[in-house]
Formats: sequence, structure tokens, C-alpha cells
Amino acid sequence: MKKLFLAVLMLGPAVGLRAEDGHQLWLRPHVSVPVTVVLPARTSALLATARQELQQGWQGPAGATITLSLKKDKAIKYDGFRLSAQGVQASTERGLLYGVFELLRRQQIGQAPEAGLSNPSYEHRLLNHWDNPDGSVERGYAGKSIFWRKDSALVVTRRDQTLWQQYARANASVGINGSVLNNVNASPVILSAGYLGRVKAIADALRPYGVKTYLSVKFSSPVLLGGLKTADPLDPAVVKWWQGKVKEIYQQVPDFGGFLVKASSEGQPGPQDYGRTHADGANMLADAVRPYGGLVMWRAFVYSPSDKDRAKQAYNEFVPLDGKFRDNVIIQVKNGPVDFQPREPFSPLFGALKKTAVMPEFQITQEYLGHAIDLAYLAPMWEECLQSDTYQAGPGSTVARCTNGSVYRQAHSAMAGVSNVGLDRNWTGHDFAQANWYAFGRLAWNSSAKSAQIAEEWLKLTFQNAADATPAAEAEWNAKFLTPVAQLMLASREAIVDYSMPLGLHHIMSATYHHYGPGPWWAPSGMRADWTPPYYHQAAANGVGFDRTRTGSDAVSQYHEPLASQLNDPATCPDEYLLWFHHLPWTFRMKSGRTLWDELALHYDHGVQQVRQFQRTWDRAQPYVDAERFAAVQNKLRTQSGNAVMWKDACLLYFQQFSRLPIPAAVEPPMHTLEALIKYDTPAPRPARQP
Ligand code: GCW
Repeated sequence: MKKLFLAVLMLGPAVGLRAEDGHQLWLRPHVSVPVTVVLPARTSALLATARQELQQGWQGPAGATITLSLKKDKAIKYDGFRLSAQGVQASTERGLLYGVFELLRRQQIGQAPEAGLSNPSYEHRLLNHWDNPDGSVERGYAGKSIFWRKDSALVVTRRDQTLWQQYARANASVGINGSVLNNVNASPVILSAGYLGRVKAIADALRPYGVKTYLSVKFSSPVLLGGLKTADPLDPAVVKWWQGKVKEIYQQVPDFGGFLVKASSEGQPGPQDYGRTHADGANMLADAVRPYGGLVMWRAFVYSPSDKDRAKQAYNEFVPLDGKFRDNVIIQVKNGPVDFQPREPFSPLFGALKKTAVMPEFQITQEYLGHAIDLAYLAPMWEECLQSDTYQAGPGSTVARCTNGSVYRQAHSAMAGVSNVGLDRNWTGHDFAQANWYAFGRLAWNSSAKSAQIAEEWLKLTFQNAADATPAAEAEWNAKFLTPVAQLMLASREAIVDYSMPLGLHHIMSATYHHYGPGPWWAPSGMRADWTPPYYHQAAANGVGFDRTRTGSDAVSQYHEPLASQLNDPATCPDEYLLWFHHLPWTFRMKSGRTLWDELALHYDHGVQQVRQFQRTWDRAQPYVDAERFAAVQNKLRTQSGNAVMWKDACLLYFQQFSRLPIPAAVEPPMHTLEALIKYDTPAPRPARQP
């Protein structure tokens, strides 16, 4: 008893706040006010959801009447909506639901219920789950899959259904309208009758929230599952097999969204195995789903060890195919040309494919940004990509505009995010990783939204309490919690870039399967060069960085002018991309006047100092956060802080072997030895892939 008393005392001011485990996300329940809801004269599960949300979340005038009306209106695009004092107007039921969530969000964060139109930037706003049928999640850091578990194909429990429904509701609240339920490294079993039964159960749970179901498919499924001799997309038996399979799927899920395909990529089978092109493969599947209104999202994540510069390959393979894809195919392109690194320039495919729909793929799960250990708010990274100017159709042809239908005519537009959701009680492992799920939805809805605004919204929804609502308490909460913690979030991704891969360095993480922590040295003998960090940093006595200039791999020429020339010249190439495009001497004079070596060292050090600053900010936020979430984030920041030092020490000591220059006096001296760090990074066994 005494012990408990002491513990309570030590918890300090936060003791008054109800413990929270994060399961409610940004949708924490609050006392609602009575409201009358008038619905269109038809019944549907989606309309019932909209009414229920209004009734359980209304915080406006007591006894108000809110009308949800379905009306065609040329100004309303896709699932957009119009808000007014009377209620919500939309041309789809989904639009009504999104309008309801917007209304409730505004009430909760104390924003005036602004009247007006809100249209989504993209037609399809999708989460991609890299979940395997055995329940594991590739690059998942929040526990096992919410959809699959070993031997679970046919058993759907009440718990499953509740979770799927909560998941769908969270998606709907930020406008996400589709989920790909399984890994792009797809197992053929997902298309077997047993699994399709479970897909139907999931689709039934997601539908009332307007979330469509999609599947990733393995290109060789006709062989592996269907017993055919080939998966050649031009073989009539293969075409017929897919047609039959598609029919079977639509019998179970009449509003099935379509397929996501990783083919002829990283060992996955594909049309190239049969001497066919990506277009042949994609079009065959597109024709199969077309009668049902389905889509094919075909990934452009392709590279092979034969290419001298991995960053060039997707462009080289896909640009010649421009215009050859059916209009229900969308080419899904990762934000950068290599692979979700902490910072990459935008992929040159954006804007270069002019007669083919292209959709950006972002990674919400933090494969290269610290898993569920490091605090990384990713909206600034996505905003940076979406707002990059490709110049492909003149100045202002940003990545966002080249993909959302503003620049090129395209039948469909979409944006995908690789989900960070798992069975962990708080869904995403790190309480702040929830912000990335939230931000992805908000940016897919409005590709011009600002990271700062999204962070503030999310913080208010996720951490503010009714007790903070009096004017004095709110002013204090804003000054002592909201402002500093929002700043922390906004600086968090850059801090990771600084302590891991500053100035355009990339892919120098530990390349053992986990991808966490430093590994600039990692190059076991016999390993494919393009899977090892030295291939990317090229550190040597004469300097560091990958030469992608016109005299190097010439990747710069995949960008449109004036960008190509700007990137090609180290004097005009932005510092953030310098070592992505240039191999430069250690003593190269930077724009700051410092040498490259000193600048590099200062960036590493700054990253470390930043994380320590985050720790102090969070410690001061303690009075405003419930004890459970406070301690969870505090512990993670402590681990991150130690790991940031490892990154800095590892990279500086490793690169110093080549630069042979002293670590600047302003930089904290290393506390580890290079030998110890290399030993620490012992390869973990690579888990077996799905068949
Ligand atoms: O980043 C790499 C990951 C793989 C992933 C692949 C991809 C699903 O390390 O785990 O596989 O990208 O995007 O296909």
C-alpha cells in the first residue's frame, strides 16, 4: 500500500489524467450532446454509420438538427462533400461520412465549422498491408497482423470483427477508402477458397466505413495454385484462369477494389520470366477485373544487380512503356528512386509517364526510420516529395499535380501508404507513429495540406482533455504542450536524417535483414553489391558519395531541365541531395564555407543533440500527458537517444578511415569504438519468405 502511495506521488501532476493505452487513436470518446440526424430516404450500412458517428460524437449546439443529403453536384469530386450550418451534402454515401467526420473533428479541436466544399486530391486513398497469411508482417513493428494468423483462414472471431471495424472507422475518419490486405511479396494461398472466405469477412467489416478491399497477387498463382504449366500473360489458359479467379472473388466481394502486383522485382515472378513486358502482365489482369470496375496497381519497384545504378532502373524499364497500359492500370511508384530512405530526391518517373496513371507509394511503417523505436513524424517527408517540382510539364508540375490528374489526363488517381498497423494495443507500436497513419490519410485527401497543421490537429485529438478546455487551461496547454511537442514532431524526421544519412547519403543502414542501426561497412563476401552500403556511399580516400552526374551514372538526366543541370552541378545541387548525386573530396568546400568532412560531422552531431532536446521537451510535457503514454514515449526516446549516438559514432569512425581528418572540436567525441560497433551489428538470420 505504502509503495503504491509513493508511486502515485512520484507520478506528479499527470496523476489526475486517466491512463490511456492509445487504442482509441485520435478518436477518443467524449461526452456527447443530443442531436437530431435527418438521413436520405434510403437505408444502408454506411448511412447508419454516419448517423451513429454524429450521435455519439456531436459537440455542437444541443438539440441541433443535422441533415445529410445526397445530391449530384458538379463541383463535388469523388467522395467530396459540402458542409453548411444545416449539415452535409455529398454525391456519394462515403462523402457524407467524410463530411460527418470533418464536422466532428472541427468541433473537437475547437475550429469553427467552416462552411464550404472539400474534395479529395486523389480518388483512391489506400493502405498497403505487408501482412502474410501466417500472421507475420514484413517490416511490421507493431505486432502481428490484424487480418491473418496461422491456420486462421476459416475462423473469424468476434474479436477479429471488432478490431477490423475499429480499424475501418479510423481509416474513414481520415478519408482512407481502400485497404490491400496482404503483402506485395504475395503468397498464392491468399487466392484459395479458404482465404477468400476470410477476405469476404474482412470486406464485410470494412464496407460500412466505406473502405474497399484489395489483394496483392503473386504473378505465378496460375502455376502455384492453379496447377497450370505457365503464368505467361499471353497464354489463353492463363487468361482464363485469372478470369475464373476474378469471378470467384467478385462473387464473395461484389465491390472488390482490384489487385496490387509486385512482379519481376526482387525475385518475384513476373511477365519478364516469359519474355513479356510489364504492360503485357498488367493489361492481362486489368482486362480480367475490368468488367467489375476493378483496378490494377502495378508496382515500378524494379532493379537488378546487372544495372550499374539501381536508382535508374525503374525509369529505364517503364518510360518506354508509357501509353501501353490499360486505363484501369495505375503504376505505383515509391517516392524516391531507391527505396524509402530517410531522404531521397523524388523518383524521376513522376511526371515522366505522361500517358499512364501513376500513383505515389509512401512507407508509413518506419523500415529505414527507426522502426517503432524512433520518433519520426513523416508528414514533412511526404510533403517534401509531393511538392517537389518535376518541371515535366513546365514549372509547377509538382509530384502531387502530376499524379492527381491536374497535369495529365488519367482515368484514375491514387496514393498508397505501406501501413504500420499491427495487433499491438496502440496499433502502431509507438504512440507517435499513429500520427503517421493519420497524416497519410489527411495528405491523400488534401495533397497541399501542411505537415504543421496536421501535427497540431493530431496532437489535439490525441492528447487534449476536456479539463484543458477552459480558456486559461487551454492557453497553458497550447503553450506548454501543443507548441513544443508539435515542434518536436516537425523536427523529428530531419533529426533522423542528420544522425543517420545526412547530405544525401543513403542506404548505409545495417543491411542485415532488420534495417535498424548503422552499417556503412556491411558487405559480406559474395553479397550482391546493390544490397550493400559501400555501393551507395562509395567512401574512399578520394571522397564520398555516388556520382550520378552526366560523367557518372548520368541518373541526373532522368530529371527534366532545369532540374537536371541544377542537380548535376555541386555548386547548385541542394546540400540535402549532394552525396546522392556527387562523389566529392572530403575537403570539398560547402556552401557554408566548411569542408564536406566537417559539415558531415556537424550534421551527425546535430542529429544526436536534437534527440536529446526531444527528451527534454517530452519530460517537460509530463503534466499534460497520462502516465501510461508519457512513460512509453519517454522510454522510447531514451533508446533512440542511445542509438543516435551509435549512428554518429559508427559513421564518423568508419568514414574517418578514408578521410583521415580529425573530428571537429565542436562535435562530441565518439564514445564507442568502430570495432565494438561492427561486432554489435552481427547478422540476424533472414526469416524465410512466403512461398
Ligand atoms: O524496402 C524493401 C523492403 C522489402 C519490401 C520491398 C518492396 C515487401 O526491404 O521488405 O518487400 O522493399 O517494397 O517490395
